[in-house]
Amino acid sequence: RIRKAIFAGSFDPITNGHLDIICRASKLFDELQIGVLFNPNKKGLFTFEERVHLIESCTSHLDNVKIVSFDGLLVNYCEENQIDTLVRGVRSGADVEYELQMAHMNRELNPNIETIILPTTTKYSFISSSLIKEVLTFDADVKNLVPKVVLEELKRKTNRGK
Ligand code: COD
Repeated sequence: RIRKAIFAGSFDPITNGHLDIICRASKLFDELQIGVLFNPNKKGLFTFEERVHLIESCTSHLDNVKIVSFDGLLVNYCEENQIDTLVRGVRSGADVEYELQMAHMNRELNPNIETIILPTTTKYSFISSSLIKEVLTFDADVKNLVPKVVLEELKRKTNRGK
């Protein structure tokens, strides 16, 4: 049986922290899908097409990774597509709280789907898409925090940054 997992998120935009989890998780499964989904609690900068395109550009070297975008519940998509594992990343205790809540809710919705949580690589533990967007409004240099294509698109879209 092929082992399929999905790493879902808003990816607005993808950061070096997300990419690290993608590279590591891609080694654990036969197929890893990246799900670009809507989080109603977050305001978006990039469109879904742009987010997908940016992820494609920086994961093209990983041949078992596939990028998808859909509406609706994550667990329903998993059921329809024979995916039995949700991959998530955590940076801190605060993330653990949030991730556990989601994991419990997802298990309540579909007990056959397991959540696996990977701790971030230490040097990426402070990176978040939201903070990158915030510091960029003050023209900060974020080149160490995001892939090169993302940096270019962030600068173009916001007319900010170094
Ligand atoms: N290092 C390691 N991991 C990181 C880092 C980093 N620097 N930065 C982020 N991550 C991890 C996050 O902890 C998360 O696990 C993942 O990367 C994605 O992060 P985000 O912030 O892009 O994505 P979220 O948390 O906004 O994603 C939430 C979903 C879109 C997955 C959620 O809202 C969802 O499932 N929506 C679909 C509807 C649904 O099923 N809702 C019920 C959920 S219980």
